[in-house]
Amino acid sequence: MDRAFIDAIPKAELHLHIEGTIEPDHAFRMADRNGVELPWAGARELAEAYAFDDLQSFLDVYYAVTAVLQTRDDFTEIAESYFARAARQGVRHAEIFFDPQSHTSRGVDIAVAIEGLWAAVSASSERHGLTSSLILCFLRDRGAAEASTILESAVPFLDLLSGVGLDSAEVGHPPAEFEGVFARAAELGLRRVAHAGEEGPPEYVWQALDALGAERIDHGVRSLEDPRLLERLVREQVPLTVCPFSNVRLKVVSDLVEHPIERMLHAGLLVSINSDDPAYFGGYVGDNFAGLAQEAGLDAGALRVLAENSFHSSFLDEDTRARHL
Ligand code: ES4
Ligand code: ZN
Repeated sequence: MDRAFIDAIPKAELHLHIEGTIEPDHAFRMADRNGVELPWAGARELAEAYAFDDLQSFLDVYYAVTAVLQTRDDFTEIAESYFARAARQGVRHAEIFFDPQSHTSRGVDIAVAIEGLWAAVSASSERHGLTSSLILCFLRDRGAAEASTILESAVPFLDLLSGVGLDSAEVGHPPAEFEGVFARAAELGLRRVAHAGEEGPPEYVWQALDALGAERIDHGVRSLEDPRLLERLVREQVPLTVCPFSNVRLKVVSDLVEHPIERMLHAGLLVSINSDDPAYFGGYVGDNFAGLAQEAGLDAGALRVLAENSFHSSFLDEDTRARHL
């Protein structure tokens, strides 16, 4: 299938960690100017470290690289780079995750992260022809008390945030632990999403829905193991933001041919394609579409449905959504 055709399909990207868009050469440029020492000799060595066994082995590298982010401009710059690449691959709307705890734990204030990202988000329409918003994610492996603290510290920036999410190491950190934090987020008027069913069991997807009130499930591929859950997700048309390249690189699935995306689509799930951490997993959202077409044989009709689903899964209002379709 023609790559220009794939990139021309309008897309919304709903599962994208902005810290996962730092390309190796950019990481070293920022490290050099900020006087940060990275545990790799250079961009080539860093890129060579991108061979992962599972989610944790990836997260170790991902958190180490965030050390290069020090100033507001650093955050603005990574978001700008992402928007430029995403726009070239057909992204017209992006709801972007960021992990404030990965910055505050290094002594970088949450204001630096939010204000830096906001400078790019607020200009994305004018500069890149795409709308965007910010979703603050809690690191589930650091527990609910720390999540509460970070949420309260974000209250002064409430107008700059569209929602909250839950990410990082999944197994052993069930969503239900964050029930109180998500209830507080809802009270603050924030939308709610959660990673579940990536490495964790279907039970975590149930908990994300019932304990957290998650309006979208990030990944959710393991939902296929539970017929009752599958039936519910189809009936309620709960959006699942699926990330094929990520699933292959983190060994959630063996390769793109084995990826269940087509089965999920045929089961009637509201699934979309997203890039997760594109600098680490082999490409941006258009690259994921192209990979599925080339290796898993998805046809133009399937790609169009997946792209339309991304708008139906977004937090855009009905009228704006309709204008994209
Ligand atoms: C992540 Cl692939 C993935 N899963 C969970 N948490 C994450 N944070 C960044 N990428
Ligand atoms: Zn993710």
